[in-house]
Amino acid sequence: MEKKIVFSGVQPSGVLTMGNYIGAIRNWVELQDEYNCFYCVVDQHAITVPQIPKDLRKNTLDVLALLLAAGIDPKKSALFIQSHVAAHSELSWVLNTITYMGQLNRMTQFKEKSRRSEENLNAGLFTYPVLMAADILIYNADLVPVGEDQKQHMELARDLAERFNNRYSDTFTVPDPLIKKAGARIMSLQDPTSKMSKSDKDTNAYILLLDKPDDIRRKIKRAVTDSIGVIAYNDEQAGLKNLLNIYNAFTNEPIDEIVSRYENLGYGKFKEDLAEVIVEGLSPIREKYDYLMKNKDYLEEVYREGAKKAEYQAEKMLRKVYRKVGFVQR
Ligand code: AQP
Repeated sequence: MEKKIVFSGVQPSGVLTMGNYIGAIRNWVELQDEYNCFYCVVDQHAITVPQIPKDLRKNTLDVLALLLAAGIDPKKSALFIQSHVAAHSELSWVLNTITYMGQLNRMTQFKEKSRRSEENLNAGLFTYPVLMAADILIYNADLVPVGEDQKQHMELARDLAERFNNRYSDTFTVPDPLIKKAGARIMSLQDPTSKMSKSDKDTNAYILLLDKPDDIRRKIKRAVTDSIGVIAYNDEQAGLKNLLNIYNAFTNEPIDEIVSRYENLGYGKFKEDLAEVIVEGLSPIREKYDYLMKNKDYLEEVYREGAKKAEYQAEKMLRKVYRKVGFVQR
């Protein structure tokens, strides 16, 4: 039986955070044996907010190396850079023509990001979810492992697949999001009501996969909690709840067991131990990343080969779409 297809992407808009890792990337790693996986560094998405070109180039390679370091195996999965496979943006144009403005107006990520960069309210930021739908549909992906923040964008991808299929004829697989409950939404360490985000202006709000152990310790020590002073897992103590989720994500120890172990030990001791859990959890990734960054030729080989594999599938699909919408064949 043919393996089902998985697609997912990550923006090189900075170094990956612990949120990206827990909510998405470590799930990508687990899926590689069972599925035919396409994993992509989505540089075209990243330019919807201002980027410094030389930083974007560096971040793209950094993210690629981090994905390899976290366990993505290029022998099993196609690992590539979005702008290397032109069919994504070509399909995106076609999908734009069946997307309703009203749907895009309702996207919370657009609302949030446009608030943050009012001076750069560009059309790309608005149509971002259409490009994301194209990324997914061009591979006929069955499953898309994402964090909870991407649920609304996934709904649009499903809608567009169905709308296209109804208007022309059965073409796209309607993809399902794969959102793991544990760690689906890691929150900012400074404001536990908003998600941990690599583009947050406050560097204390996130932990990056490449943060040094002492930075991790400092950031956890400063993480916002509350004045209740008792370790418990509830929405009222949102900061603490987030820290408990992170502890659980790295150790797999059930939350209630963590709570009962630290109940009488206080926030200080819990934070100290949590920092060590994170340092230990991230150190193999950091070491492998350092090694890979000394082997740039290997990185280049990986993204070239990945693009070839991806392009073969994507081109086939694009030709089918072009035929269905009535474009004359080349
Ligand atoms: N805080 C989070 N908790 C759980 N999952 C998360 N993801 C992102 N933040 C969290 C998941 O990571 C994958 C890649 O995300 P992305 O980098 O493509 O875009 P994003 O969701 O916009 O991530 P950031 O860090 O917030 O980036 P910026 O700051 O550039 O916008 C996705 O599957 C996402 O769900």
